Amino acid sequence: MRTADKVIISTAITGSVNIPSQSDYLPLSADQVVAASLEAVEAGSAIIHLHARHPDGRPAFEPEVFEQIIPRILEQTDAVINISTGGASSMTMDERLAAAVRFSPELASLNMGSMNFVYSGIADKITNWKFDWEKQYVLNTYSNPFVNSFDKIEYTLRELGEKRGTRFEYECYDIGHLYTLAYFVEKGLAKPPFLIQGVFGILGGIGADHENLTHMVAIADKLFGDDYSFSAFAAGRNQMQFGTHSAWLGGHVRVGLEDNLWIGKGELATSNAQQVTKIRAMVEDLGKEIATPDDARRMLALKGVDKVTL
Ligand code: KMH
Ligand code: ZN
Repeated sequence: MRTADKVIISTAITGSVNIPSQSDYLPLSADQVVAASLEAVEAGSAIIHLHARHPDGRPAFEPEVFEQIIPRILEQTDAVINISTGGASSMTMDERLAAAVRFSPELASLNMGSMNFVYSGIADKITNWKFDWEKQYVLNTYSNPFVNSFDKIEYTLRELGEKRGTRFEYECYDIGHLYTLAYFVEKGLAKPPFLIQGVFGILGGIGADHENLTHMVAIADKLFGDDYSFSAFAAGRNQMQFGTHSAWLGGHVRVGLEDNLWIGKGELATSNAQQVTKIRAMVEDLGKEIATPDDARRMLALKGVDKVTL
């Protein structure tokens, strides 16, 4: 692992997994996503991982929705924008790539394998549904896998990486996904330095056990040596511990309401910034410095915000 001289905090503002009925604090409208992103940057986040939603919370892929978000964040901050290409399981691949194709961002997520990605259990916990679409949406994940076949990964690397100079947050939900990345490195399509985002605790992926994080880093060291930076998070209540574990090993961290709605046991987070503030304190307690957006650009060899198409 390329040991971080400073720790990059990424914040995943809203995602497409959690639903409005779970928390009143989940940003939905463009205004809410912009405000949450600005607060997260102010609190110390260098990278903003972005999905968009329609005002009723349904995941949105339309570039017009992102147009109400990205320019406004970049007018007011120097944050690195990382556009999701995972989108939502309801989207086609072209829909998933549409916003990143439109903006040519410095960073985009890239999901490194097809998998079950199940969160139908959310339905068991909701008694008051806010919107009609939500229940069937989460139940569908019990029967529909999250498809990231090799042709889709290759297409993303070519469309965004080769053609637009976008670099990737390689989302690895299992050890096997590291070997998939190694395949694309061998093919010359994935270029170092890599940002490997270890994702733990998704039902269908590797569990939120700390031995898994240690093992993921050991295998990534074997496959990629110093050619990669590591970051990690766990979905749900283990989010902070996995970030801290990653930082302690020399990696980076990701927080945000996309992956975890909580700030403590039984206590909903009232904002993304609250989670940034919490992880920042934990990282600083480890004696580490927090990276600015320009530090992140340097460490991840990003092309620069001037090359984003606004
Ligand atoms: N919410 C994460 C577990 C993506 O945006 O590409 C999945 C994710 C995928 O972040
Ligand atoms: Zn995401």
